[in-house]
Amino acid sequence: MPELKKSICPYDCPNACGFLMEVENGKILRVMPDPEHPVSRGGICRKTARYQDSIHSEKRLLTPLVRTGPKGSGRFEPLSWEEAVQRIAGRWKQIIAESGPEAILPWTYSGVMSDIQRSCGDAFFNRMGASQLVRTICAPAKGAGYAAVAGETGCLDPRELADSGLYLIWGSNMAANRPQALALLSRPEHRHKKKILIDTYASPTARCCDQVLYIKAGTDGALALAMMHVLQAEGLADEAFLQNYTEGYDLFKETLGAYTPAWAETITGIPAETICALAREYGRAHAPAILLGSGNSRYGNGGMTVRLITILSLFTGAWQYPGGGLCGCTPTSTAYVDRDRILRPDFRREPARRLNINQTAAALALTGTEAVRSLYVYAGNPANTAGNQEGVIRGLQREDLFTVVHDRFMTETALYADIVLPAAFSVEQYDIYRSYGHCTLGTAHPVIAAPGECRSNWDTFALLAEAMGYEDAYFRRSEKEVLEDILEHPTPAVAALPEEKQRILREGGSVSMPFSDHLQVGTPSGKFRIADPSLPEPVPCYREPYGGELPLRLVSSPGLYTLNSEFRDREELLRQRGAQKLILHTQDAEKRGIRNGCLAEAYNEQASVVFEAVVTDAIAPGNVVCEGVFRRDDCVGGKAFNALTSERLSDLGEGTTMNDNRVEVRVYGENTV
Ligand SMILES: Nc1nc2c(c(=O)[nH]1)N[C@H]1C(S)=C(S)[C@@H](COP(=O)(O)OP(=O)(O)OC[C@H]3O[C@@H](n4cnc5c(=O)[nH]c(N)nc54)[C@H](O)[C@@H]3O)O[C@H]1N2
Ligand SMILES: Nc1nc2c(c(=O)[nH]1)N[C@H]1C(S)=C(S)[C@@H](COP(=O)(O)OP(=O)(O)OC[C@H]3O[C@@H](n4cnc5c(=O)[nH]c(N)nc54)[C@H](O)[C@@H]3O)O[C@H]1N2
Ligand SMILES: [Mo]
Repeated sequence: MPELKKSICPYDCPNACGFLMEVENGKILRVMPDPEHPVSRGGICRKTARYQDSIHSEKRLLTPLVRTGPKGSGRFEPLSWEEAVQRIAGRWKQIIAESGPEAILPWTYSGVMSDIQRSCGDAFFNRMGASQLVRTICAPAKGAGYAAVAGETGCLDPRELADSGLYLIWGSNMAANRPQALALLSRPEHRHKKKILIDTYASPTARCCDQVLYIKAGTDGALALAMMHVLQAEGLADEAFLQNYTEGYDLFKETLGAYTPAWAETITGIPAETICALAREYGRAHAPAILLGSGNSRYGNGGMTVRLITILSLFTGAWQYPGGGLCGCTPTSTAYVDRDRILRPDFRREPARRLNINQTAAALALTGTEAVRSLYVYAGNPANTAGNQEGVIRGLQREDLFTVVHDRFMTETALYADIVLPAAFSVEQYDIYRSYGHCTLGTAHPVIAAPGECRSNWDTFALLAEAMGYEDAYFRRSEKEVLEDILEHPTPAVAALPEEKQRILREGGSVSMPFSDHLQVGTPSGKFRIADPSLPEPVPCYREPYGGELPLRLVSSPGLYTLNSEFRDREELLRQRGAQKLILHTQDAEKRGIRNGCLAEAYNEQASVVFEAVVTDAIAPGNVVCEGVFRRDDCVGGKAFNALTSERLSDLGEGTTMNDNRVEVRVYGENTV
């Protein structure tokens, strides 16, 4: 008889879903939604519905490997862990002696979103004194833009959307990353509430919406300003709320006169009448909710855009009512886990050199005393996910760069490694997970043993610490002991949970935590900051994205069948998703002689990348969109989307500007697929 065991989804998604797994003889036979999980009881996504196929995939790495051919050739042979760890530690000791520990750069992002396995490397590299990777590849401009206004105030948990009166889905492909919340909005009892999507194109989420507004990429700040212009002019702003709960409103109000809908039309491409109608509908709705994605923050003006949208969410006083306000930023600032017990900032003796993840290519191109001499990649795939891809690959090709990759699969980054270490899957390790989109917390115990010689991040760093001679007790604990230690030292929020929830956390499972009080404003003054004198631009205004000379705005959207560069081990998902495609407007296609289904080449000053063209009217003219992240060797011409993206940073948060790149497009080769 199969046993039923619980686990938690480790992937970079706002949901941290709970799984119930059927297990027999060390094999996972079936993955179902955990009926007790507060978010996923209603279902899990198409990728994890057959998570067992990834876990038991024949493509998994099972032993450490050492490179035997040129970098990138994929020629490796097995070696023992002992030998691998000795070689790594030996090389590192030599580099540290010659160039200091900052010549070593760890690179990690979102392979596993937990607190133990994701964060343990920080302690190790703090102890070493290595360079510090500034991990701002996802949506830091969104976080910084929101915090500029709201500080640490918790925004809406998606479950609170049941009480909203109108849904403004703003640059969020919820069908990909919030399927349960989208299902909630589509329930019969919420069908009468209007759902409006503001996006660069008709994403898969558009099917669930009553209206779609196509906006020129990177111009959302102008739309938000014009909406506030109308709300103010027509008496739909909640003056009493703004006076009581915000600071700087009067300064900002004076500037609004200039931001007319006609002005915004020229910038956003959305007709002035449509903007007026949208503002009125939003202003008259009871408890409207803005569901904000991260797409529109990945621009040179991304922080400002999010500041403006956050202010718009306050403008009608919506935050006072259940379901009203903003969803999609941090739903709580309450600490569920004492993370410093894992991160160990105290291990670092001096402030480290900081190298930005979005400028990986530039970091790997440093020379002389500044050169990065060793790169240790774990739970990340820079060859695929970082900007200026060709630059990153050039860095990875350096013969003098000693590269170690710890992963579950032979990723494109691993192809350039000197040593590859096989990683465990989430179901093979202990961990604790805080969702970043909901107020939930969960713990997971191993469901099965790791196959072959796969090891968790924790166990790998423990081995490396021993070989490096780090004698701290921290590195000698097992990951089970670390989890126990966290639960034995609960934060006040966890200590306040009823015994039943504490039991679930001890045994493995997820619990819901209280929603935030949204009017408990988490700024020093206790008021939302509409204007903030400490910022370079105290009064929010419209700023252009970086843009460039070329005519088309290139945007990336999360794909339904993959998650960043993950799930490419699954043939059925790859088949459903097909080739790397570029969605473009009929008008733009006709001008260039591009037909639906033909190969088109997008190019800019950095590179030229081949896509299969999807010609449609369901996109703003001037925008071109690609869904998902593709492996270079799956692309015609061997180049993928990120060859076209730059290393520039956003205005706030030192974040990615992945969507802020211009291209021109032409027919490729013979014009056939
Ligand atoms: N299935 C699936 N799920 C995922 C992921 C995945 O790759 N696949 N990725 C995971 C990760 S790491 C993250 S960060 C999240 C991704 O989540 P986010 O990046 O927050 O993605 P979305 O919220 O879907 O927002 C992307 C949408 O923003 C739109 N957009 C881009 N620029 C603009 C703009 O200027 N204005 C407007 N209005 N819209 C714009 C895009 O067209 C797209 O529809 O999802 C996570 N979940
Ligand atoms: N063109 C384009 N580029 C993008 C995006 C996009 O939408 N389009 N999205 C951006 C965003 S939002 C993000 S967050 C980043 C993500 O950037 P990355 O974190 O680099 O991307 P992933 O594809 O999630 O790669 C994670 C890797 O970790 C491995 N892994 C998983 N679990 C473990 C583990 O427990 N231990 C170890 N050692 N390895 C593990 C996986 O096998 C996988 O290879 O990419 C960014 N880049
Ligand atoms: Mo992300």
